[in-house]
Amino acid sequence: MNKILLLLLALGSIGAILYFINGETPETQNEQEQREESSLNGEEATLSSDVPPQIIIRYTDQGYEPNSVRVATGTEVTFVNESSGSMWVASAPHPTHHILPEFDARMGLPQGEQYSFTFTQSGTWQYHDHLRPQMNGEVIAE
Ligand SMILES: [Cu+2]
Repeated sequence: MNKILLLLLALGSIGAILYFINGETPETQNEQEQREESSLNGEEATLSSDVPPQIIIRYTDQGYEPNSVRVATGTEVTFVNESSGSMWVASAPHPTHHILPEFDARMGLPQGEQYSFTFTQSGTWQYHDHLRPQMNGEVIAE
């Protein structure tokens, strides 16, 4: 009687193992395929996008970070104010900003605000915070 029970238990265990293997394997393959598909779609989206290049410069109480960036002409550069005060991005020289006068936020922007400018002309464009002119940086467009 005990032998029959043991045999049934053993058969049951084998059945459970087979069920586990058969049930688990195709699911894992499907998940992998789905992941590959979605990563391919992601690549296609990136390659086919016509979004212009964008650079972000953070402005903190220590200054502009990164302080100097090299970009392709046509790149939009966004300055994000993470400092404790207002940020007035303006092109050199202070206080006239006359070399590239359109590169000028023309007002102080509070913390959390941002200012964007698209560099269409090649050149080394120096800038500063008009409210704290010692804080400066440069964008090299080429
Ligand atoms: Cu200025």
